[in-house]
Amino acid sequence: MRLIVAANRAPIRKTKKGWSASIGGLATALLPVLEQHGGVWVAMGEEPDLPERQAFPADDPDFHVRRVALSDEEVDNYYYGMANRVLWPLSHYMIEHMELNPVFYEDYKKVNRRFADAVIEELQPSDQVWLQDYHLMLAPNYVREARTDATLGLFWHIPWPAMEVFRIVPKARELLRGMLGCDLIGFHVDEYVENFLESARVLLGAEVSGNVIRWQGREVRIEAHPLGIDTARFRRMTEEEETQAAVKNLRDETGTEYLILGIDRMDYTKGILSRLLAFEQFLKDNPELHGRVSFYQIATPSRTKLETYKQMKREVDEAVGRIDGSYGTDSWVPVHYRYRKYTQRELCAFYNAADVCFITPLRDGMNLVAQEYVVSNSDGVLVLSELTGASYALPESLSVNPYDHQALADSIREALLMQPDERQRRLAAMKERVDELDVHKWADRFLQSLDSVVVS
Ligand code: GDG
Repeated sequence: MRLIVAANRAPIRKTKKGWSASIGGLATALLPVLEQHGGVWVAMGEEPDLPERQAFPADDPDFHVRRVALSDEEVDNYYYGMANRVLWPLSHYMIEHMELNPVFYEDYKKVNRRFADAVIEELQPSDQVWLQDYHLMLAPNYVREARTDATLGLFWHIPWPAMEVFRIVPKARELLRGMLGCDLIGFHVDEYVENFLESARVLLGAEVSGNVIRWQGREVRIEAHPLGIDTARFRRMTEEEETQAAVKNLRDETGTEYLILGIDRMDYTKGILSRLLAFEQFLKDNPELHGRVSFYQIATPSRTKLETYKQMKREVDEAVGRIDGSYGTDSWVPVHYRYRKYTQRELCAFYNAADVCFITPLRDGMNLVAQEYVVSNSDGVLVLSELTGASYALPESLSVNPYDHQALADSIREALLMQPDERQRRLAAMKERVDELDVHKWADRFLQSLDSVVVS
């Protein structure tokens, strides 16, 4: 069996030393499968001078990267428009951030068609096709129309909202029909599976029995396959001498008894601003802890072209300035805030050093940062928003409603004061769960299930 992956982004990037694999979880999980079985990764071609089809590694190729060349305008409409300004806020229940423009959908359709054409061209009998995420909702059915016997799976990385929310998007039914070209659709957790089944039943009148949708004479299975991280890699990086030296530097730099950590892409779904306001409330409520606690927030630049993201950054900048201005002293910086990208090894140092990881998205499909903290830390507390997929996967976390300002502030105190035996018990249980979710096992589980579709 060969694998054809179709995803928005390519798994390899150009570095000073030549081409190498990207670090992201998806590339980490799927490149070994591609290397083992051979295949093709179809992705958007953002730069016009990159080759359309590239062997990797060049001298003795295991697989190929196939690029779908897009114009700047297409990237604007398909990616920054339909994907990031319509489907992203919709799926995270943040419809106030939705910007509807018919041009977005027109180009989304065109680009999905081009992805599908590339897949069709590459497709050989007995290949498995695995599409990724909300960028490619229409492509599955375009492939199905051309190749009725193809084996098609799709994994959806963000939440699938309640049917009543999903139906708000114009063309909701067309989008659903596009996805139903698949044999298997995977989500992180059962809640999203249930929401999807209901969307198909109510909006398309599809027959649903158990987790199977009968559609146009075929069966489409809808399953929960929670995604994990590359646990061995994070464990290894955390133990390295260089990382441990960075941990020490970090503790020296902050100089406080307790260190609280937040790491997110700068995105309005991540709840960074409400988290800062909660920390401010915590400082107000707990004067005896002033000078003893610092909060390190790393916000990685993301989708910086979009106005909502610029606005959000201004609000976060302002909140940090206000808190440090009001509470900071000559020897204490309450909030350390970095708006930049770090290496994974540097992130491991943060994870290892932090007493509390404070992860409070307003909505998140899974949240991998939570898992990375669990693997890389040895006696800390994970405070986790209950509106994340990770909250289902890690029930031993300290669960909190991110919209409850006072509860968020109180959870910081509870985390800091948690007894060592309880901390250990919770963290040990979560480590076991994260090992089970491991990204390699995730890929195996999904592909095995896709394989069994063909057999049954
Ligand atoms: C989407 C869904 C779902 C962050 N800053 C840096 C950096 N990161 C890495 C983290 C982590 C990843 O980015 C972020 O993953 P999350 O899962 O937390 O969030 P999204 O980016 O929104 O991902 C999410 C995920 O897809 C997978 O299905 O869990 O719900 O929204 O791995 O470590 N990595 C590096 N430098 C940084 O500064 N190298």
